[in-house]
Amino acid sequence: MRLSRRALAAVPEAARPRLGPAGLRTGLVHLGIGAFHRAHQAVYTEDAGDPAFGVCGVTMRSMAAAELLGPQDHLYSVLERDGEHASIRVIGVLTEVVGPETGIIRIADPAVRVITMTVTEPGYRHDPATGRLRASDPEVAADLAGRPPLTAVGRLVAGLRARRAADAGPVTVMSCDNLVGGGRLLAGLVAEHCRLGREEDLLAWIGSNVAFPSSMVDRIVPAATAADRAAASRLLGVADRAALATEPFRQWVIEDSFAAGRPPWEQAGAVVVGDVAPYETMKLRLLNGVHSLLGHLGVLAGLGTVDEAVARPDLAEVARRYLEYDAAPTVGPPPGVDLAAYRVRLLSRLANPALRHPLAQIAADGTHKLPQRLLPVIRARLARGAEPRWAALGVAAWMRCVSAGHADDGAPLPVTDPAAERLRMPQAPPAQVVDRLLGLLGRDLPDSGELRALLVDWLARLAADGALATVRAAVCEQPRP
Ligand code: CS2
Repeated sequence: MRLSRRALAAVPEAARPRLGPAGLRTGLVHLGIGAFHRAHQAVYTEDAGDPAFGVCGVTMRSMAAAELLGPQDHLYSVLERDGEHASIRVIGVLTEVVGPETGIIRIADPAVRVITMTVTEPGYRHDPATGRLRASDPEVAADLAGRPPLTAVGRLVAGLRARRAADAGPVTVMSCDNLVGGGRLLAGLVAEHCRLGREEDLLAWIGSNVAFPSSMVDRIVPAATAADRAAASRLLGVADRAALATEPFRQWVIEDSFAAGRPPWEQAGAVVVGDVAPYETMKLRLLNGVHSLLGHLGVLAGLGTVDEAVARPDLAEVARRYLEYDAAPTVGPPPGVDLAAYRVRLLSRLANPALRHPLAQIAADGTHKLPQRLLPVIRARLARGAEPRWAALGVAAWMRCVSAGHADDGAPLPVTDPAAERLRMPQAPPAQVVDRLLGLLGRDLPDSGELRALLVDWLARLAADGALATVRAAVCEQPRP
């Protein structure tokens, strides 16, 4: 039997949804209905318990989620795993899963008061160095020329246009991706899209009717595997083809800036604050920074998952040093947060052997991820006259991955990145690779002679000795005083 409303009677009582279907209405539209949203914001929204905020999930790239969830009455389970421990629950907050055209119509519904989005970092189609919309991107240009929009910002603008035409009132749009100042960034991209499309009236309406809060989201949610689905189905007693696996940990910090109300997310453990920036800085530099460092070193070494990487003492030591010496000193901890305890907890989250989080998933899209994660750490260290040793190792490992196109054992390493073609330079010497790739990451960085020397040195060592030998030697060297 497959999971559905009817099949819920066969599911253990403690695992049944806490919300719906009675009285559940769509009050929130989510753009990008992938695993992360379903295991994070959807769980918070369910636990907030307000039936006026059922979630309409909008697919952005393929209809796969709609095809999986439709036959299950939009029910799916979230399997929390930590080592041997597993617990499961079914989430009932989704009211429907629709394609982008219907999503645009839903945004114009007055009952909808919040739009959230997770479209990945490159999905914003901005230049990470400037935060500006890439107007020369062919997809952006085609949206601006008036076709049915295919980009996330184009679709969002189309939805807001429809909402204004329907006189459906104010609404909040909240970015839930791993971005620095996601709210401000998205508001700027929407404004540029309107200006380039000569929609000054729409822009003025947005200015007085739409709020763009930032938020910091945290939960490790690897792409679900057949083994996860099998484990979930065993625990549920019915088959769930849309099951997701994640860690017990979750955190959501939300900027208190809403135009038309919101679910009472704090009842579900979210923290609503005036300023998200300190939380965002901490999470992006520590968790995502160490993820990228391990991701690139790990794929070079031919390792598969994050827990495999941190099970190697030298890699774990490099991760620890990055967190302690490079990242943490650049972060002013948010009120009440003990950064040392955060670091310890983080390392134990990474070691969770049940998650099997693929390093390759983290190593994708480096041109968009590194500017949010490792580069701010590098800039802050350099500004203080300190050596960003371990952060630079992460950047050099990325450079090695994307320029060489193969792992240390010669196995091909496909590069997933919107700029992939410009990153391949298999025969180039380290100095040339550093000069070219550093310019792609951040325009102000190549001027730092110290950083350049550090990167050239790491890259030469990675190329000559491979990631594991480089890391092994590095942890034995005396750090520069
Ligand atoms: C990861 C994140 O894929 C990645 O690049 O660093 O998805 C990470 O797992 C989440 O941000 C955790 O909250």
